[in-house]
Amino acid sequence: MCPYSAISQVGIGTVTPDQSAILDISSTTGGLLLPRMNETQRDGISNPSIGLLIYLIEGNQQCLQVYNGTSWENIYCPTTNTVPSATNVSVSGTLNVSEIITAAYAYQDAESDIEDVSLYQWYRSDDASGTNEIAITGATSLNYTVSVTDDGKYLSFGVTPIAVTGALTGMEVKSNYVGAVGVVSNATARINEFHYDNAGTDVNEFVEIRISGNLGSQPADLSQYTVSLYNGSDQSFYLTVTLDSLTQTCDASNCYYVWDSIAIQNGAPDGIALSGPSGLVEFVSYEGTFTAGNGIASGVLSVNVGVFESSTTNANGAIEKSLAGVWSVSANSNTKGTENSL
Ligand SMILES: [Ca+2]
Ligand SMILES: [Ca+2]
Ligand SMILES: [Ca+2]
Repeated sequence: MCPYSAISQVGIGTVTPDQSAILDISSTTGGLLLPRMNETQRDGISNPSIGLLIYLIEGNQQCLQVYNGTSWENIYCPTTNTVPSATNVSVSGTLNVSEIITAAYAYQDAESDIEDVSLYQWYRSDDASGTNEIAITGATSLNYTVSVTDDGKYLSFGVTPIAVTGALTGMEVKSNYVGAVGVVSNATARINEFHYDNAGTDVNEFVEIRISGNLGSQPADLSQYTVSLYNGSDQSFYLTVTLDSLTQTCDASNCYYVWDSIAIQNGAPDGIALSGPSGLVEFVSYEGTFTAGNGIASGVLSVNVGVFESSTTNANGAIEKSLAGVWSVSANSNTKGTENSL
C-alpha cells in the first residue's frame, strides 16, 4: 500500500538516470560548468541558499566556493604557485672515518618564495649506484661526521626544499654517491721504536709512532691519535700526547712521529699505548705485563715486547719493531724520525 509516489528524476545525456540521483548528467565530451563570477558579483547574490556553489575568479585567485549559511567558504583553490626545487646538490670533504663532510645545494623557486627550514637526510649505500641504500638515523644536518659504520660504504645527501610561502614542499634531490669511505685505519698506525734506559743518566728517551703512507695520505686530523705512557706499578698513565703536536717526518712509504725529550720510566714493567680514531691500536709493555687501569688502554692487558734495555744500554740505543712486526733491541743507533734499521 503506497498511495503517494513522488519519484521524479532528470537525465541529461542519459535516458536511464541513476536511481540514486535526482539529476544525472552523463557525458564523455563535456563538463559541468558552475557560474563564474568575481567577489562583487558573488556578494550581489541576494539571500544565497546554504549549499549554493559558485566558481570565484578574482584577480589571480580562483576558488570553488560554497555558501554555508553565513559566509562563502573555499572548497578548493587551484594554485598556480610552483614548489621550490634544489639543484647542484653536492658533498665535499675527506671521506675518512671521523672526518666531517659537508653538503651544499642551491635553493630555487619560480615565484621567489623564500626558503623555510628545508629537510636534510644523509644516506649510506653499498656502492655508487645506491645499492641497499638506507637513511642514516639522526643524520639530518648539512654536516655529517663519517662513522666507522660507513667504512667501505658510499654516502649521499638529500635535500627536500621547503618554501615559507606559496606551494611549500618540493621534491627531494640527492647528491651523487661519494665513496668509498676509507678508514684511517688503526692498523696503519703502530708504535715503532722507543728508548727508555741506558748507561748512566737516561738520555735520548723517545717514542716513535709510524703511520703508513706518504705525507699526502696521512690522516687529516692527527689529534685523533694519542700516545700514553703507563706506569706498571699503579697501572695508570703518567704522560700523554697527541700526534698533531709531534714532529712529523715522511718518506715515500711512511710518516714518523717522534715524541722526544721525555722521561720514560724504566720498568718493571711499564707500558706504551697508542689509540686512533677507532680506539686502541696497541698497548705494549717492557719487563713484564699489566692491565691498564685508566686512559686509552683502560682494561687492556699489555703485550710484552719481549726485549728490554738496562743500565748497560747505549745512550743512543733503541728498541725497534721490524717490518714484520718483531721487537728487537737494535745494535745500531736509534732511527728517530726515519725507517727502522731492522
Ligand atoms: Ca613557489
Ligand atoms: Ca728512563
Ligand atoms: Ca725509527
